[in-house]
Amino acid sequence: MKALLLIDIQNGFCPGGNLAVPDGDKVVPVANRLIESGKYDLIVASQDWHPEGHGSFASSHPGKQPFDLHVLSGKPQMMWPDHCVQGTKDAELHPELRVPEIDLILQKGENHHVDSYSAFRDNDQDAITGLSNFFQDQAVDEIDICGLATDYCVKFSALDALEMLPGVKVRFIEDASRGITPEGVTAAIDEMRAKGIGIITSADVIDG
Ligand code: VGL
Ligand code: ZN
Repeated sequence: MKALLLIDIQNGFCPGGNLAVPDGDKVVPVANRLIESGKYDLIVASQDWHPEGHGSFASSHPGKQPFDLHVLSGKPQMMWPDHCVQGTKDAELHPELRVPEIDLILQKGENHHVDSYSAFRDNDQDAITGLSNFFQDQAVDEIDICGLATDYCVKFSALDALEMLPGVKVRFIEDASRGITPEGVTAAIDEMRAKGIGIITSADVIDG
């Protein structure tokens, strides 16, 4: 079974959103072509879904500014602007994304005390979301991952897919993803490639 995992293609990470990724909205038509390609047996989308006052928000830590490096529950934590608050427009999937064709929408980042970049588990690697069990139950042996943001949630999801699902082929779809900083994207791609994740484009899927 082949799965497509769409990470956090939400208003909050697109221009006009609270944690806008440059050109974040450009992934939407590419993701839609992948969804419609007929190449996937299973399509899953993750959604960053924070309670108000989440511990990753700079506004929850007096004196801290967005993009300061601080601490959350004793671990280093990037301070983010308030983003993807549950039930707000910022947290909705992008309105042009082909949501009806998505088989499962999985929400993450609900625990105040720990951030969750990966769609598979919290950053402290304690609590799992259940996605790895779901993929195992569905006998998934190939996972293509893309979305927002390459240097955070996409990278951590891809690395966890590799680690938590031994034997599963994991690929990152570059043109269906965007990152927060260019340096972060380059480092993330280098790290994914070094760990054995295939770096591909949507054309490799659609024409392949
Ligand atoms: C993300 C920072 C904070 C992401 C989510 O989706 O990459 N980044 N929350
Ligand atoms: Zn977040």
